[in-house]
Amino acid sequence: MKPNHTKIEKIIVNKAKEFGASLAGIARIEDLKASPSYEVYSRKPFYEEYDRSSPDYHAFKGVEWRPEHKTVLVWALVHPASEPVLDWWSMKVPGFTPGNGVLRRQSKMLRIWLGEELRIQALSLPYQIEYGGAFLKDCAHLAGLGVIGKNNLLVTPEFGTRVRLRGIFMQTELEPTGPIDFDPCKGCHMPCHKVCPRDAFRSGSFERRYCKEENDERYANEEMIDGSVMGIDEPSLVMKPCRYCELACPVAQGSWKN
Ligand code: B12
Repeated sequence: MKPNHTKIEKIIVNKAKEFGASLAGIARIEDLKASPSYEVYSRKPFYEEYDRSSPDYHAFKGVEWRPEHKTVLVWALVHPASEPVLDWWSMKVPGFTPGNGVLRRQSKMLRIWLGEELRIQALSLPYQIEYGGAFLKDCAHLAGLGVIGKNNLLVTPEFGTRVRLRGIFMQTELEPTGPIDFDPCKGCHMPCHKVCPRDAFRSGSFERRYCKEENDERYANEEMIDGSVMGIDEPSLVMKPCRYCELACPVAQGSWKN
């Protein structure tokens, strides 16, 4: 790694932390294109209307990122079990969850700072892949924030799996800050698999359709919640997503305000 590179990567990562990121790192888009999700997703996107074989197919042309975007800054915001509201979904909340609201604000600050201070053109990424977003777990793995665990989620040494992610594409070549040598699932009795209310790991690995059944039911059972809880002015319907496999992960339990 060239010394001037080390410096700029460190400056960017430190700025993300200064803006409130719990963890941050940099990955190369070229490496992301070689990651497992990229290959799987073009064949089988999450939303049916983007599936080429679906009668509803109308728009999805595979994962499309602009060629001038060379690297991604990815960061994590810790979501301790003691702050469940961070994860609750409401159509009235900017970014849909209070946690995403924080991540969006951080993203805007970082994008502006990258342009103004470092003259790096950057793009704040949308959450969904179909709208140009990136595979954030894969990005985070490549950037060295953690590794993909048996629960199909990013597991970090500092906060276990209890983090949410966000990313910014940058129009500049930088050195990746990862991956790291970390193998938290080795020898683990995998409480994440056993705790799933839908047995989504019955085959030994994550099966999205069962996980989706659980979260669809939670959508069907939305509750009307006071605006003050969600950081908005009016009451709204709120969906509380499932976190069983996430919260069961023993990594870093007790080392943070869980
Ligand atoms: C669509 C989506 C969902 C859908 C579908 C989930 C799915 N995994 O298919 C539903 C609604 C069901 C869902 C559920 C959940 N989600 Co979700 N979801 C997303 C979203 C928007 C896209 C994910 C996606 O479709 N990826 C593409 C598919 C093909 O990948 P995949 O199935 O996840 O599996 C790939 C990786 O695991 C990868 N992989 C596996 N091993 C390895 C090893 C290496 C080295 C690498 C590089 C990659 C890799 O390869 C797999 C494909 O073969 C992301 C945000 C984003 N933009 O990334 C959040 C995201 C992944 N979800 C998140 C969370 C927290 C959850 C839930 C806990 C619910 C909740 N409380 O929010 C559950 C957990 C489910 C689980 N165990 O995976 C977080 C994950 C944070 C973390 N610590 O990892 C994300 C990043 C959102 C965020 N705000 O931070 N989710």
